Amino acid sequence: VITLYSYPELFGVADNNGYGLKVFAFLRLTGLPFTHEHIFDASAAPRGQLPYVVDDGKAIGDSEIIISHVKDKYRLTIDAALTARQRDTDLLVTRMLDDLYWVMSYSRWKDERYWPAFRDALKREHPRLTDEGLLKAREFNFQRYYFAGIGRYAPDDAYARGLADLRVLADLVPAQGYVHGPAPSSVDAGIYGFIANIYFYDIDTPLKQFVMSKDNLMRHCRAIHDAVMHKAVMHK
Ligand SMILES: N[C@@H](CCC(=O)N[C@@H](CS)C(=O)NCC(=O)O)C(=O)O
Repeated sequence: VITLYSYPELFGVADNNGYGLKVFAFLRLTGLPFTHEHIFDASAAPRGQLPYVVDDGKAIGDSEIIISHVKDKYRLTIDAALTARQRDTDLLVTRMLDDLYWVMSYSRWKDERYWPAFRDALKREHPRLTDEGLLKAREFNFQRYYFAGIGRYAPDDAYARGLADLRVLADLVPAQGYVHGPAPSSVDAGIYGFIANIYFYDIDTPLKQFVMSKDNLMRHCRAIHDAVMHKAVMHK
C-alpha cells in the first residue's frame, strides 16, 4: 500500500510543488492505488524534503527515486518501450526541470510583484496558515535561493533562465500526443508537475505569459490534468 506525502493543493492542482505533482500524476497515470496525504511540514521526510512515499512501511524520498522504486516493484510498463536515447532525454529534461523549479519558486516567494498574489492564494485555500508561518517559510526560501545562487539574480535575469528552460520544453512537446508518442510516459508526468504549477495559477508571471503563448504546452498540460484528476487509467 502506497501513501504519498506531499504539499497541499493550490488553484485546482493536486500539489503546489512540481516534484510532488509529478509523483501524483505518475501514480495516477499508471493506475496504481495510493492514498494522498497533504502536509506542510517536511521534517518527517527522508532528507527533509517533499514528496516522499511510504510503501509497505518503507519511507522513500525524492521524486525520481520514488518513481523508479514503484516502476520496479510493481513492474510498471509505462516507460518499458523507451529507447536508450529517449531515456537520456528524460534525464536531461528532469534535470532541466530542477532549474525551472528554482525560478518558479523565486517568482512566488521572492519577486515582490507576485508574492502578494501567491500569499493570498495560500491563505485563502489553506486558512490554517498563519502570517508568522508564511514569513518563516519565506525567510527560509530566501536562504535557499541565496545558497542555490538564484537569490542573487535580479528578477529579469532569473526569468531569463526559466524562459530558456520553457523554450526547450515548448520545442520538445508535440502538438498532439506526448513526448515519446501517443501515450504519456513518466517524463510527461514530470513536465506536467511543473507546467501545471504555472499554467493553472492565477498569477501573471513572465513564466505564465510564456506558457500561455504556446498551444502545445497548454494542450499537453490540460490533457494530463484531465487524465490524472479524473483517475483515467492510461497505462496498465
Ligand atoms: N530532488 C527532490 C527535490 C524535492 C524538493 O526540492 N523539495 C522541496 C520542495 S519546496 C522541499 O521539500 N523543500 C524543503 C526543504 O528543502 O527544506 C525530488 O525530486 O523530489
